[in-house]
Amino acid sequence: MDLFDDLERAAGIQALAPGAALLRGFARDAAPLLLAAIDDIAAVAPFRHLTTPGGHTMSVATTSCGALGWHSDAEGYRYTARDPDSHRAWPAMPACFLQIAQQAATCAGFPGYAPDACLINRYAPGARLTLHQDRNERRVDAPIVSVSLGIPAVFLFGGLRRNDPTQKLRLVHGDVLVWGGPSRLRFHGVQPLTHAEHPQTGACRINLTFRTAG
Ligand code: MD3
Ligand code: FE
Repeated sequence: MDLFDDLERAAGIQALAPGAALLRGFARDAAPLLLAAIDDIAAVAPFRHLTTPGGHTMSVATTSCGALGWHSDAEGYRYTARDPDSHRAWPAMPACFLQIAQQAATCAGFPGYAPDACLINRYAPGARLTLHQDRNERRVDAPIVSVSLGIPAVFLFGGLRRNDPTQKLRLVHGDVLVWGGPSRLRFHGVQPLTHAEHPQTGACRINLTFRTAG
């Protein structure tokens, strides 16, 4: 086999596509700290089920931290500086969040990563995210870093067109994905979660998604 393949395997880094990397277990050691920080954030900015511009209530519950947070309602999808529910600024991004995101981005070949938004998605069994693109960020040249915590999920990633074929990827507690370069605008989604329990989260999956939004 190729030396590069051997090195990737030894480091736990798997190239999925140009600009896209899977870092298996990269956040496993940091997970308890990340989960404690999520509790603190949710105490100030509680998880909520957003409404899509089309009037659907999302099955995934969401909150945010950082200078900008994610919101959707009848008026559209957008980043806001304040939580529209409380009118307060979003909670600051914890140091442990920024550290894991920057370390993962660097390992995947994107040094100097400076995310200003972290979307926190919470999935109960049955919750899903239909195929979509993330293109509301001002900087689509900066990568997106995603951290999976809790029970497993089947992640779908497609191509640059909605009807391109999709690949399935099972993500478990501690896995980190980095999507940059030509993969940044790929369509992606999450299949409905099947019931499971994780010692650190109970019957749920939490995903952190870091972006450079503003
Ligand atoms: C691939 N979240 O919040 S993260 C989202 O697991 C979102 O909660 C999913 O998609 C979740 O928008 C997936 C992985 C991810 C995030 C952004 C991407 C994959 C991506 C952008 C481009 C390509
Ligand atoms: Fe997305």
